[in-house]
Amino acid sequence: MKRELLTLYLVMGSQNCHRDPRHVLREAIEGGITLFQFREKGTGCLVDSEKQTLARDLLSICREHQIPFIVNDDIELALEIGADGVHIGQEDEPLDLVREKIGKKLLGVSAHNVVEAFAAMAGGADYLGVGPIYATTTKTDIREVKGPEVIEEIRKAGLTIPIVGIGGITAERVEDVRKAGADGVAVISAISQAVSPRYSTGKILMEVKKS
Ligand code: 3NM
Repeated sequence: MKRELLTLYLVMGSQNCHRDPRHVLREAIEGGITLFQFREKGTGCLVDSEKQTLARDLLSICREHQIPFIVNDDIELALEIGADGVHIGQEDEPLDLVREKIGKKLLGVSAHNVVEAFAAMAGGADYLGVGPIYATTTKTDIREVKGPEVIEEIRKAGLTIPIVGIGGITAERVEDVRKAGADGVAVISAISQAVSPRYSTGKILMEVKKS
């Protein structure tokens, strides 16, 4: 995959938004996100047909603007709606099985340390989400906060596949995450909960581009 796709990766589900997620996504696209992940998960999230309907709506918004659409965890949903890829965690299915199911679609994997990062690469991950870089309240079952240093360690160990940092990232923190060796940043609340998702996206994007 092109590293540039990870420049500014919005991860989001309805549970992360005060407003209609369709509206938030449109604004974020106007602000300049480069990739989108549908992550309908956690307290208050939609299930079954409501989840599916929202996924299809968000996918069509992404399609209108040529923003690739990744689905978190739900491989069946990704295949059913024709998403561009899936993102999975350490607790999900074995990577080779996932790869078999999704073929050439993008495969993102969450990694939290050097060992997990190399295992994900060996298993065929196209990119890694590394976190939590900073403290976050968006996800409750997170690992220990490690700071941007964890990305630096992974790079120093020789891993070259694309990496995006995730967890508590704001415009002010982008530079440190990039300096550590990330190709881009993944954010939820800094965009989904912003008063103006469009403005917030633009501000974060500017920081990634100049770093
Ligand atoms: N994954 P926010 S942290 C979805 O560490 C997710 O793998 C994480 O939300 C990980 O940008 C996280 O609002 C939440 O902090 C990111």
